[in-house]
Amino acid sequence: FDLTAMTRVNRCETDPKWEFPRNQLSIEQTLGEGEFGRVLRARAFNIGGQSGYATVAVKTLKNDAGERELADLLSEYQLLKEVSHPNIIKLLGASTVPGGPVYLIIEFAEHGSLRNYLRRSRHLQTDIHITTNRLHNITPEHYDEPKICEITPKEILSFAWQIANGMSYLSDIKLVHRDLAARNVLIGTGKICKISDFGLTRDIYEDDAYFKRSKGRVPVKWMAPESLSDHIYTNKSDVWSYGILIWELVTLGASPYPGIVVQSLFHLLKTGYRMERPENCSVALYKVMRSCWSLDPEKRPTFSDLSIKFEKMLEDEV
Ligand code: ACK
Repeated sequence: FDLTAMTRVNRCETDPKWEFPRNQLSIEQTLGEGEFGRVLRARAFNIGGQSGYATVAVKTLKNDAGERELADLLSEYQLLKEVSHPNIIKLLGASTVPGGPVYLIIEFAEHGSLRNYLRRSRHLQTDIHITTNRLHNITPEHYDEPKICEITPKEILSFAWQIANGMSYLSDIKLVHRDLAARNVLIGTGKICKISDFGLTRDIYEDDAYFKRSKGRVPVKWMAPESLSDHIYTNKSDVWSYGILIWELVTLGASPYPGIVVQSLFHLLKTGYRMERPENCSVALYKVMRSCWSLDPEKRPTFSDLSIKFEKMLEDEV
């Protein structure tokens, strides 16, 4: 009998403070799938101090996930227990009973990922499909009408500011995210940005903090040169990724370095190549992006600098 990774949970992972009874959770549909992970939409009864039913998101693993993915999910669980910030996705509970699948129960972000939100705002043909999928089975009382709205420059700045605030908090508590990208930011009610996907996050005081995994997919186009060459991950390498995220914001979810193969990226960056200023991007905003892409990590701004910068830019925006 071959136990899948999903069932190989050590008893010590079960934390009574967070454990949520499975019979109070009813899975409704799949929101998205990765190679080894899956995000489900569910209804939870009396979760996180709320009475009655609430719509939640459940992170779990697919059957073919291995030890590595299980370790990432459990490490995400441990980290989410420790964090509390309006711009970081909130953990509501978990189900880690040995013998069953691991479920992380997190708050449901009604607008989905920032990347898809940005792309939907371009009125792409595929919007109809995405929107219908997300809304299937959701009753009006707990879901806003599907709005494919245009994004204003002010909203872009507000998203950048909110993400800088969440990242500044992570820096304060000595955490390095390592996978900051628009696909890993969720948009909740009131268009509040919620940084998510903490599977790769590490405490910078941990020994292996500076070394990337030997296997698995690496987000090369979001990675700082020092992460690519020496596997160094710090808050400053998160700032580099944040610069790419701003580029994603301004281009409404385009894929970075179009036409450039990942194999040639490191050499290009080392020799000074950077993405050019996108159309509709102000010189001031491009300057911020470029400062995040300084070869020398020390020359990059901190998230606290970035938060102040965007707060000022928001004030100037009419
Ligand atoms: O843009 P989306 O519909 O929003 O596609 C992705 C998909 O799952 C895979 O990550 C959605 N998703 C992930 N976490 C949540 C969450 N907490 N609330 C709502 N949707 C989520 C995401």
